[in-house]
Amino acid sequence: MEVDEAEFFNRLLDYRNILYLCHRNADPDAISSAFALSEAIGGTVGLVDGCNRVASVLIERLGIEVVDKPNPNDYGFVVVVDTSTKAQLNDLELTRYCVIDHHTTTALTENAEFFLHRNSTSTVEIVYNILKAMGAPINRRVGIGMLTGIVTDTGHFKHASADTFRTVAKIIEDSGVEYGEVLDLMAATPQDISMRIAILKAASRVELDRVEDMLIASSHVSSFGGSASSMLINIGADVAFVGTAKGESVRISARAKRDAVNAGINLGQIMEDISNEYNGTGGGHSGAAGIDVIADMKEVLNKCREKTKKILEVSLKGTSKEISFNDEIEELENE
Ligand SMILES: [Mn+2]
Repeated sequence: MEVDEAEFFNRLLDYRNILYLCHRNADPDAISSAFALSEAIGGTVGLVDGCNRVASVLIERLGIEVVDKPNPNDYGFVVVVDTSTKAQLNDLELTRYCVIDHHTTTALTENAEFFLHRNSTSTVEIVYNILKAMGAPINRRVGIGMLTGIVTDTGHFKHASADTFRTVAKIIEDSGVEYGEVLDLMAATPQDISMRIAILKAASRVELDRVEDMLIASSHVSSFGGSASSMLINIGADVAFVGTAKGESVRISARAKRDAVNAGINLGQIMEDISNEYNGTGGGHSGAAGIDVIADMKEVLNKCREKTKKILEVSLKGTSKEISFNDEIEELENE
């Protein structure tokens, strides 16, 4: 059953010993949403399976108490935060739970006791409106967490809407946090050496398709696929797919520039369609999405490329061709 902000917290008030559960490799949006709710309503912040780099800095700096890999049965009720698929919870079995989320795919809401879903750019923004509906204060710790969640989930405001900026302004006013503090916190986050290696490997292994002036980059790494995929966009790709094989299964992280989204690319939809072919899980946003399936990585990557090429060929009225890096080297050598 879908509820609104006021109904959401009214229902939570009926429960004791609440677990706010963040998806695996939790990001600042998930952690800060869970933390803000736990501060306002009471309860425990739980991580299904670890958290990312910026999130771990937040946990340390803000002194957020978290339980890693909690047993849901130890709690009276579970609030699943910023999560849309069961795979993101490592297929953890939940009996009584609700969902608060902003992703376009909503598979988890099916068996939830109730859920709150908004098409906001972050879950933090939904939580902010809950706190306002409750009349709860936004303290400095909660404010820093929320702002970090919004900045990271919007790709440093790249995907921000007018509503995003309105909420950011209100959080700054309510909490007394300065925006610069948030930037400092993120800048102070050290980049993991293995992440930097993975990103450089992804760049060196890239396969490139061109449709008119759009570039589709595909690559693979053994970890940090999400970061590698974002990096390929930052260095010139319009759409990027990065595969990570783990035993029998494969994960693809996909990112797209706004121009590619405007040209008809909806990665969430592409990922959902491909995952259905394999009985896997997939989805996300139009500009950022992922897939988890049991299949050959090369095959799934090719499906992503083919679907994307087809969409762009139609919308840009052009044909696609693969750009070979080896040819370029030979040409240069022959000159
Ligand atoms: Mn989020």
